[in-house]
Amino acid sequence: MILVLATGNPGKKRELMAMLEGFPVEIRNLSDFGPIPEIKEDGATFDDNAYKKASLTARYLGFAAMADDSGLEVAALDGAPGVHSARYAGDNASDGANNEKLLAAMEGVENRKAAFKCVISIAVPTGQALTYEGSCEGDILREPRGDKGFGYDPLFFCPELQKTFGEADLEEKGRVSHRGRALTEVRREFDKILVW
Ligand code: ITT
Repeated sequence: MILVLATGNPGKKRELMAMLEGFPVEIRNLSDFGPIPEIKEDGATFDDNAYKKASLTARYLGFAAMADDSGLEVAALDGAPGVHSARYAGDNASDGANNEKLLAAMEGVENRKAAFKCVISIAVPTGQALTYEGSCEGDILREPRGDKGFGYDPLFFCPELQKTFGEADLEEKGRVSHRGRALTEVRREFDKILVW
């Protein structure tokens, strides 16, 4: 079975490729195909966006597709940046700009609780689709630590690892992360998907 990873985010791609090792699939990336029409991530939830990215990619390319919609929900900011995590500091904002905006919003804030959320959707061209969720709780630091990972990783302290995701290697992060947990659910049900 060919499975297209429907993401343009190199950080996600690296993690998903590592987690999918041993799955009975041939992985393809969007870059293996010509340009595909832009998919607007205008859903109100991670579920909506993940399903939209997976189903439209599967239909357009004619192969099974896996999409990940994810983000950081900060308790003191009423769940922001949430579904807007990639574009918190504006369209095409860099990870650095998003992190700076988060630090500014959290200045003087005592409650640092936050959770990463991930919804993975797998869809096939004939229309079937399944979604899986994972989350990971932690705290937002007052300054970044570590240069591994991507996005908000250097600001996210993970109590289970006693370090930030920016200080964790791929395997450590994958064991406890929102994405790792969603993938564990995928692995559990993958037989279902293989017979579609
Ligand atoms: P694709 O839609 O092409 O997959 P994207 O980056 O636009 O890429 P999302 O809309 O799902 O994807 O936004 C996810 C954002 O949430 C991402 O850009 C990061 O800012 C943040 N994020 C998600 N998972 C993360 C992780 O494991 N570590 C750090 N930041 C993460």
